[in-house]
Amino acid sequence: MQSPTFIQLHRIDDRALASEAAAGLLSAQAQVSPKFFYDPLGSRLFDAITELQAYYPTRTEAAIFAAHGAAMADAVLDATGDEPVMIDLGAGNCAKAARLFGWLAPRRYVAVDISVDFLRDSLQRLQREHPAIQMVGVGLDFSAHLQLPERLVDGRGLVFYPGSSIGNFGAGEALRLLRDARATAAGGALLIGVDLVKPLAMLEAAYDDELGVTAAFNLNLLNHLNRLLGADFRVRDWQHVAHFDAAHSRIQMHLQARQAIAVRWNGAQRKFAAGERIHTENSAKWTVADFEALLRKAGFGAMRHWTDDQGWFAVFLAAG
Ligand code: AVI
Repeated sequence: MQSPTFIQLHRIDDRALASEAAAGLLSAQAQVSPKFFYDPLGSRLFDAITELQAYYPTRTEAAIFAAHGAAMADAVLDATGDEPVMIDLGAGNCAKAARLFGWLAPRRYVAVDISVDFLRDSLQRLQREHPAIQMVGVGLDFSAHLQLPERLVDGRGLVFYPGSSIGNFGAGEALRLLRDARATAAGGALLIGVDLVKPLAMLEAAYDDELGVTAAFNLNLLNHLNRLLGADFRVRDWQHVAHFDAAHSRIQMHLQARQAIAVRWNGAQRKFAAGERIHTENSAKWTVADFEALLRKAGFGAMRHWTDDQGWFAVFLAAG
């Protein structure tokens, strides 16, 4: 039986991460990238979010794959040819991709995440279940630039990016990632999950749930910053805020100071007035037409999509 191989292309540099976080805290509108949510506790809190009744994206996307997986795979194979190389962005536990293996029969599965350490156990388990598929784990920060060694994508590939994480990028970064995904697929296809515009109350409940799990996920970022920067944030001084910004069609999450606060770290200080906010995340919501326009702008020529009965979420296949 073959074994998975692992390549760490991205050096995780805590000092660079600390300077990035500090620069964000010191900017006029304080902001911290959503990537800082995902320390070990933050990753577990995100998993809990995906099980909340109010958080519809995960189960809705899963239902779309369950209902249309076979049709999607036929359409993918039309674009890539048989036995494609499947490239899974932000693969984590690899579960979403593995559900498509039966239909797609990829010859190689390339799981990409920021650190190969997140991929080791899942790829070793998957390799035992699918001994014929060559498995490669790649540690890469594809949010900065997606480029894989050429030998990994020898032929037309399928880039797989479920979960609507594309919504957490700024508009320019999302376009750049789609362009990179098109180049990486090398004439193949992109299969991507996208959250759609829907009534305001439903959107806001998904990002401010009654159990407070999303609030804990947002506030936990302060604990992560305390460790990374040696800062003295007190979680109880801050409040989770989520609202839909209709002008940009996105949920915005913030942490709002409950009173005037001075936060200190490493010789630096940022004063916050009562009610002042740190911007922590955008989560864009598209119409089908708007996302198709973005795919076209990224260079894709052919596209189709599958959605659920309520039209809450869509999975797009883009090729060309
Ligand atoms: C990872 N990402 C797609 C989630 C989202 O819905 O934007 C992150 C999240 N933030 C709050 N709840 C979930």
